[in-house]
Amino acid sequence: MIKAQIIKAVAGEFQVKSDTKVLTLKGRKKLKEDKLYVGDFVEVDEDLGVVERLLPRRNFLIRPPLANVEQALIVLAPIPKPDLMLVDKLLIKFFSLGITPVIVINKIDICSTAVIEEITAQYGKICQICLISALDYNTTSTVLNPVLSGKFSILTGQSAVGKTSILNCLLPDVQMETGELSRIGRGRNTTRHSEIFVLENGAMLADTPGFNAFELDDFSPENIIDNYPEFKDFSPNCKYNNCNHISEKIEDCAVKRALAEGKISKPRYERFVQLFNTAVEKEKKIYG
Ligand SMILES: Nc1nc2c(ncn2[C@@H]2O[C@H](COP(=O)(O)OP(=O)(O)O)[C@@H](O)[C@H]2O)c(=O)[nH]1
Ligand SMILES: [Mg+2]
Ligand SMILES: [Zn+2]
Repeated sequence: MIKAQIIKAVAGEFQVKSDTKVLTLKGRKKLKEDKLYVGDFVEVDEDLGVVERLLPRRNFLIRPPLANVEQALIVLAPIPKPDLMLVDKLLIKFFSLGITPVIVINKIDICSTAVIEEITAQYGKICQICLISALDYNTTSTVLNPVLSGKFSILTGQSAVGKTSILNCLLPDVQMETGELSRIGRGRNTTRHSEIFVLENGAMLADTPGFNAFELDDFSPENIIDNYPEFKDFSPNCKYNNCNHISEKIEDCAVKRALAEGKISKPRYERFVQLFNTAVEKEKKIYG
């Protein structure tokens, strides 16, 4: 019995990767295909050619189904216009799952410095920011290979920012379908199935379909607060333990003081207030 990770699942067959090789296997009958996710660690019986057992998951995403993700590249571009509310929601989701986020600004060939500066001002203290153009193999591989090395990462973000183009750029042998920007500038969804690609340096990378809407359905107001890492530098100094950093007076809230002193990004704080209030409303509907 050896341990391996599922990198592709199609029609009841699994491609799994062990430390030394890639195998194509069937699932044991008792293991229904839909219970195994791409990214799952499994025990396999090489002689029988079957996946025997699912090993515990570190985390999982449902849309698309992916397990044991370590890092998420949140891709942004000058076109389509960055949706920073979506970025904030994704950051909350990934922080809560223990997935390291990295912001990748793509299409730097057509990106103004103002856009780069704005994104850096809002997110530079929260996560690593990489600048690339998927049209330029040298820049993309030089910048991203060290970031991706040794980890399982996913490409995520709005439609048409260039996620699939980045994958294709890093893996010239693989050419997945990319989408032209539609006339309304929202892009098409062209990525439909999950597959983990293994880069030359052993890094594992999966594309995901872009979304133009993503909701934090199962987050309580407290969960939202907990996933703002920049608050944690200050919140121990708030007067009340359960401070929500919104309704308390500035004298009593260290996060609000940090905001006033420019130590916390104002636009990001304003979106936090919106997300917090949405979660409060949702809770009221559920609990009355
Ligand atoms: N100018 C420019 N266009 C790019 C770049 N990367 C991707 N694109 C274009 O952006 C469009 C959307 O790309 P795609 O990879 O399908 O985006 P996805 O929806 O995020 O997967 C396509 O027309 C690509 O050719 C880039 O670095 N620079
Ligand atoms: Mg795509
Ligand atoms: Zn506070």
